[in-house]
Amino acid sequence: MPGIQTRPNEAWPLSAMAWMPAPGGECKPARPLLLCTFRGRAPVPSFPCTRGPQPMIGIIGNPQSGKSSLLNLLMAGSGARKGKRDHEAVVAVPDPRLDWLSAKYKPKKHTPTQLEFTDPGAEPKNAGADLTALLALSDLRNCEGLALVLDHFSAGVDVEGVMDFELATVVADLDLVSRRLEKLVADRTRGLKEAEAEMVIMTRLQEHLETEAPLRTMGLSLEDQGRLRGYQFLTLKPVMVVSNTQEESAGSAPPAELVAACERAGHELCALSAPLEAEIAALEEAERTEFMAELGIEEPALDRFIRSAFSSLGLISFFTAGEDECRAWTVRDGASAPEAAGRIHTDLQRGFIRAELIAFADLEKHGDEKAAKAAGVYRLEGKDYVVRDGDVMEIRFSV
Ligand SMILES: Nc1nc2c(ncn2[C@@H]2O[C@H](COP(=O)(O)OP(=O)(O)OP(=O)(O)O)[C@@H](O)[C@H]2O)c(=O)[nH]1
Ligand SMILES: [Mg+2]
Repeated sequence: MPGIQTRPNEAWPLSAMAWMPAPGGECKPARPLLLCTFRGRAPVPSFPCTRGPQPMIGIIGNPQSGKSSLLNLLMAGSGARKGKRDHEAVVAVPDPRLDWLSAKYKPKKHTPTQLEFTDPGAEPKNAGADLTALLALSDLRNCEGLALVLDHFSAGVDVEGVMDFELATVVADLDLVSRRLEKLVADRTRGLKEAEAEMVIMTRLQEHLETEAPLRTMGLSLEDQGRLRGYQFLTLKPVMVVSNTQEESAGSAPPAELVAACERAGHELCALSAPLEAEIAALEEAERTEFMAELGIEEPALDRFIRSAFSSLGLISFFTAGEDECRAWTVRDGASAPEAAGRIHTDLQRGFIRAELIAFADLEKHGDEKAAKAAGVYRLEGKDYVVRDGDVMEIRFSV
C-alpha cells in the first residue's frame, strides 16, 4: 500500500466534542456492559465492550480461508462453550500463572478470564460473503478486535492477504466518513451550527484515509480514539493475522516477508494449521505432550493465538487467589488499583483503602505468601497504583 502517512495529533476543537457519539454504534449511546451483576446492586461497567460481558473478536477472511475451522477449533478448547448464537464461541484465556495458583491453593473454583469470538460469515444469510461484504456487517464493526484468517494452506504463504485487508478496511472507513460528511453538509445547509465542528474532524479523517492510510497511523491520542469509538472505525481496531498454514509448516517460523508486512501494519501474527490444531485438541493430555514434542512445539498454537488476541486488545489480567476461588480478572492496561477493585465488586471500588499485592513472578519465586512477605516483596499500594499484568491482589475496603 503506498505511502502510509502520519501527522501529529492536533488538538480537537472543544466545540467539536459535543457531537461525538457515545460508544456502541453510530451516534447511539452505549448499552453499558456488565461484567458482574450482584443481586440488587448496580452492575459494574466494564472497560467498554460493546457487545457482551467479555471482549468480542470478529473472525474475518475470504471465503474458504478457514474461518469456520478456526471457530470450531476454539470451541474444542478446554473451558470453551457456545456463545449466544451458533457461530459464537466463549473461550477461556489459557494462563499458566492461574494454573499454578490453582495447583497451590486447590480452590473450589478455578475461573480463567474469557474472550468471545464470532464468525458472522457462518450465518446462512451471509453465506459466500467476501471480505468487503463481511466488513460491512455491524456484527463485525461492533467487535473490539478482528482476527483475519488467511488461506496459506492451499497455495502457500504470501503477503497479499494482509495488503488486501488493509485496503478493504481503509475503503470501508472512508465510505463511512464520506457518508457522515454528506449528512453534515445537509445539516449545515439546514442551519445546524453544531455540524461545523464535526465537519472539521471528519474532514481530517477523510484526508488521512484518502492517502490509503489507516486511522491508527494518524497519531490519535487514546482520548480522541475514545471519542471516536461510536463510529466503530475498522482501521482503529486491533487485528490478529492468522496464517492458516500447511501442516508441514507447523513448528517453523512464519516467513520474514509476512512478519514484516504484519509489523508494518501494526498487526499481531499467529501461524497455525487448523486441521493439525484440531488433532492436538482431540488428544488426551499425555499423548498431546508427546505429539507436540514430536512436532517440535511447546504448546498448541491455539493457546498462543488466544493469549495474543487478548493482549492485542490492550487488556491485562490480575489475580485473586484463595481456597474458595482462584480467578483471573480482566482490566485495561493502565487501570488503577481502585478500577481493578471495581471489576470484582462496586463496593470494593467505592470503599477502596489499599491493595495488598505481590507480582506473580515473586510469588512463584518464593513459593508462598509467607516466604514472599519475609523477603519483602509483598506490597501495599494506594489509589494511584497502576495495576500490572500478573499482580496477585487482595483489596482492603470499607463501605
Ligand atoms: N488442507 C487444509 N484444509 C483446510 C485448512 N483449513 C481449512 N481447510 C479446508 O478448507 C475448507 C474451508 O474451510 P472453512 O473453515 O469452512 O472456511 P471458511 O472460511 O469458514 O469458509 P466459508 O464460511 O465458506 O467462507 C474446508 O474444506 C476445510 O476443511 C487447512 O489448514 N489445511
Ligand atoms: Mg465458514
